Amino acid sequence: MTLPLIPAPQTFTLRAGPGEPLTASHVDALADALDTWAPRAAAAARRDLADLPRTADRPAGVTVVATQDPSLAEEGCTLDLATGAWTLTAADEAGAYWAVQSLAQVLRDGVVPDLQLSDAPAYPVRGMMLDIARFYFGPDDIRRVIDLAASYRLNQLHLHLSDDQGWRLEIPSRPLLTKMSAAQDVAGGQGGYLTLEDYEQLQRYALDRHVVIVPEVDLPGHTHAAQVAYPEISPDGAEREPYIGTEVGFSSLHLTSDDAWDFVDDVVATLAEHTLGEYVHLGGDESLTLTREQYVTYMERLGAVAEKHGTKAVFWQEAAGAALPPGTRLQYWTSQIETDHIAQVARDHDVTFVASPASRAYLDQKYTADFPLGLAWAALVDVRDAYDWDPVAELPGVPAESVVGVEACLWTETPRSFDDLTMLVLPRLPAVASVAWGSPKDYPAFASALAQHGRWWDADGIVFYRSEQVDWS
Ligand code: TNX
Repeated sequence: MTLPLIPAPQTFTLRAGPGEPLTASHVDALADALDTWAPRAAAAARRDLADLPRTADRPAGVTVVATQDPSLAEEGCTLDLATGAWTLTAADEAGAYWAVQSLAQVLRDGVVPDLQLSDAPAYPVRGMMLDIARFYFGPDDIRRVIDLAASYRLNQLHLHLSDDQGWRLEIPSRPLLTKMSAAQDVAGGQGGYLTLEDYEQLQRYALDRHVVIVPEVDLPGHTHAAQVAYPEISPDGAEREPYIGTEVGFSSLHLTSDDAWDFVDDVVATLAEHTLGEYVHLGGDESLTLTREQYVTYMERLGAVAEKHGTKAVFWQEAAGAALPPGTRLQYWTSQIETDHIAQVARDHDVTFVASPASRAYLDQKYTADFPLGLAWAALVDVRDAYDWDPVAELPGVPAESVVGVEACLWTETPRSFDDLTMLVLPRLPAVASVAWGSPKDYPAFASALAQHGRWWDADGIVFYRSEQVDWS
């Protein structure tokens, strides 16, 4: 018997047998038992378990005990679903929340299996990145992405909010950003932007699901849209037309002018003030017009700006080697640029790494050469490529203790709708989520669980890619 749970738990025992029907009493008793110490998990039980097929009978004698056990690993839990008597323990509220997400899968078909499991994530940072700069996905779509991410026990949504093609977050001190540079997308279609109120509501929605939002404003490159709005921040001060297209690496802010740094200060101040999480992402990728020395000088000053505003920063891997504030996080994404120094940086600097190797974790890459959506500059990434890898081995010489997480990235040069988004994300997001959780490697079991999820996606009207590496029948 297989367990259709993704990510797979660290250990479990599933006793064969028909299982008993899920009843309203189970769900009510679970939610009640969580109320006092894990209110968000209780809310999730009422929200995510209440619509599952279940009998209305309320047999006497269903008991659910749910308690906190701080001796468990962070975000960890144990579950025992014996007939009529459930026991849940969790290290903390997050552990209880993830236990409820696991239950939403295990109980999805309305049957309670005779199951015991013990679980905890390998990495504290388990993320998904969504690029809303190239193609704009608004708050409703972002909430659906948060739901999907949380259902696979991911706890971070990184929003890529600015790029050459568009600026997607209201910055009150810089009104022209959204007035002049938000109207279009990468293909000249309609754009959009998040107001600060949208942003705050999205963060609360996410936090209710134990997901923290990490906003990204990309600097000093990928800034054409900002330069359209404020030409004085450009190296040449010249006016620019909005950019439609998918080239990268051609734009940069002025490296030293007061105008350009006042702009950066305004933007970072707004991000720091309105972000509930500890980190803001300030980009730093593909500044291809700069020398290494210019780039490093810039990133050091940018790190100091983040520090001045009381926020920690994430940067793309290129920033490794610059003198950055302690606690800075670096996001590894490619082996196609110089990486020899990274191992040394991990040893000598107070920085941590998140693994997003494009050949594994970039959900914008094609599955197969003839797949209609996606790019292919890094690799073809089929579901097994996204599943079968180890974050530490993938990072060049970075010691395991410096690797704090894994993030799957969806860049949006090619998707044009929410269906396109899910087509790229499913089934690879569950695969990368399994790596982030550190599930024991078992591809046949994973593929068989995916087939079950495929049936649920079909039932929910969610489109996905039927990879040939999975038997969906
Ligand atoms: C590289 S990954 C980029 C993005 C593109 C992506 C497309 C990274 C840090 N920069 O600007 O959208 O490739 O795969």
